[in-house]
Amino acid sequence: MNHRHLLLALALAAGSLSLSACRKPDAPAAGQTAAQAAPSETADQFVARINAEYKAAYPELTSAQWLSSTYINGDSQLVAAKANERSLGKLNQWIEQARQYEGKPMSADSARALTLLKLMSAMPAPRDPARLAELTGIAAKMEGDYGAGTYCSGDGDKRQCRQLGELEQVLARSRDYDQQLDAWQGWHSTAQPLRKDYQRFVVLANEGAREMGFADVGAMWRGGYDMPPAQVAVETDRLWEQLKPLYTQLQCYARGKLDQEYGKARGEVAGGLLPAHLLGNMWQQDWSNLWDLLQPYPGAGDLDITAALQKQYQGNLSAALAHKSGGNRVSSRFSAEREAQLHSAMQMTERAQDFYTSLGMPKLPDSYWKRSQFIKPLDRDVVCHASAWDMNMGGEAGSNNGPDVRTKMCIKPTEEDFTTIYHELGHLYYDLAYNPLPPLFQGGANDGFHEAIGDTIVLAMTPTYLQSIGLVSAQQASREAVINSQMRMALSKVAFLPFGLMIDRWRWGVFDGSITPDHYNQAWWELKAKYQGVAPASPRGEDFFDPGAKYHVPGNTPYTRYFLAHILQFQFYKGLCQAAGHQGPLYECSFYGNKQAGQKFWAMLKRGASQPWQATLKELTGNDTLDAGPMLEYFAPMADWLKQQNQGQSCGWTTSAAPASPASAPAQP
Ligand code: X8Z
Ligand code: ZN
Repeated sequence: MNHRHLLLALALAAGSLSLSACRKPDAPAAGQTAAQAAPSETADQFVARINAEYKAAYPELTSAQWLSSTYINGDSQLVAAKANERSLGKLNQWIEQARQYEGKPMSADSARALTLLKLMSAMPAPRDPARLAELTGIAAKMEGDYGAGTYCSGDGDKRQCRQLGELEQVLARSRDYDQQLDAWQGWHSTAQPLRKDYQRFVVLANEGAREMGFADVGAMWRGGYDMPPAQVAVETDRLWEQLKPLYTQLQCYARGKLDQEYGKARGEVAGGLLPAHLLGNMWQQDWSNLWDLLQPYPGAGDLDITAALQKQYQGNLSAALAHKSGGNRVSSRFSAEREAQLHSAMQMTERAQDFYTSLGMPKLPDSYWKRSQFIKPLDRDVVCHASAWDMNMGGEAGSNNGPDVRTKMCIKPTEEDFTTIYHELGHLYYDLAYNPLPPLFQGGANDGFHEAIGDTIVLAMTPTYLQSIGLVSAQQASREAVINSQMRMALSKVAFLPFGLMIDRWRWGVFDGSITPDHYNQAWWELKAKYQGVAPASPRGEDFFDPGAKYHVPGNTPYTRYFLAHILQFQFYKGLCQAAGHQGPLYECSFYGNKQAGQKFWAMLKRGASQPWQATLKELTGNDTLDAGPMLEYFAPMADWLKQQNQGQSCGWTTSAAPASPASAPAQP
């Protein structure tokens, strides 16, 4: 989870759903105010009270959740489940009480706050206490099981047990087909036991959604975008249609390179699909690790950031070793390694902070550096999936109890982790900027905004910036260098798009019942084929549960936010580049150190969820609609180059599973 709010995985943003339309009237619980009774406080007073209660209850919940994510065991799971149970029960009460104010006079802010209240939890909870307890128990268990996932293989001396981080490294670095397949299959086998829990989770959360007046959980998630929920599918389809030709070209280019490396028989799957275990990433959502295979012009502009970070780590290790003398050589080597890992991780984080402060934003509070988890502890299981936490909504103004923000990562000296730190700090700076707002407005303009902040900074990490911080050598000013740099971004930003879409296409189907448990895996791979042009190397029947091998499924984090973020970040980037007075092609812009851009960014962050996102977007970009234009503008050189490279190829792919779908039609280069 990225941005924790009341453990309620906030899908904070106003929707236009009204509770009244399709909810079944319930008998008010004993001791509760009946919906018909005259309210004893005005709507505005009611909202003020919930805001206060929400903020007061918040730290207990985030602490429980932090413990259970950084110290996985049965006790922490129980404490987190119970804390979540209490807070979801409270939320249900507030939502119930809020019904009294429907149609009553209130300020526009209060009306918006009450709309946000209904969308606050990504996990709507059933009212029945036993079922609520069951749901929070399952949620805590799934997250814990995912974090503790371990694949053991081999016998005797060869037996080894590996967790996600190590298995990911095999996909990233090894080019041995069988080793990669083993790592990919091994990780996916750890998700098999989650299937039963997930199935039950869907039933219980749907029950909660229906009691709140939504058709199902997916419909509730789609309600968070200040537009009619049905429009969310239409809008995301529209954007994808605009970007699909670019993705299809990239998929085609990657296929050619995989064929060269592994031979056509292994480099692709029938129909022109890419084998899932060969893309350098467990979920095929980011192809940056294939840089060695896909780099357009080796030698033209060195962009090997991982190598530079590893060198930095080696330097830290030598320094740490130099300080250790005497004693046991093995144990002092071990402790020097841990020291160097932590040092490197904090150095990388300081570097990311420096970008934000260069824009005029404040330094992170001291407590951030003390309380965050930077590297993977060795003595226990933790959820390594990177996340950013606002523990106390800014704390008490004017007291010693200031903002408590943290990140939780298992940082390694790689480019991927380096950019993920920038991503996570984006969440924290958003939190810090909107902390003065009433708690119900402390969220992203929509959840895609929250995900896009740090990524906007990542776009500004141009070769010139990377050179200025000593991570790459002097850059050539050549067309080849431009194409290399574009490819580096495309492998993470363009490759991601169809993945960003397919996860929730799957979950929307699961929640609305069109994908039934006996087709969970089949539907998953149909969507992966349709959108990503990716397939497993061998059939994956219903004894597997491959969706459970992706954090956000057991973690129940909605995923459309990342698709939207991948569009929005280019819109934000362009807006900030304009504020910085950038001239020249968009992809050359870095607003590092530019205070005008910083002010404009901060002004947007400060708005939080206090107004519809369209208004916030307009303030920053002059446009109030989602627009793929800036992303296409950014990648214009890459689009031309890919077309040339792919000339003579028949690009696109066919899927036997979904022959009639538009994505299955071969696209022309
Ligand atoms: O989950 C994340 C962040 C935390 S919000 C590390 N991301 C998505 C993912 O890893 O699947 C960032 C990009 C997409
Ligand atoms: Zn995030």
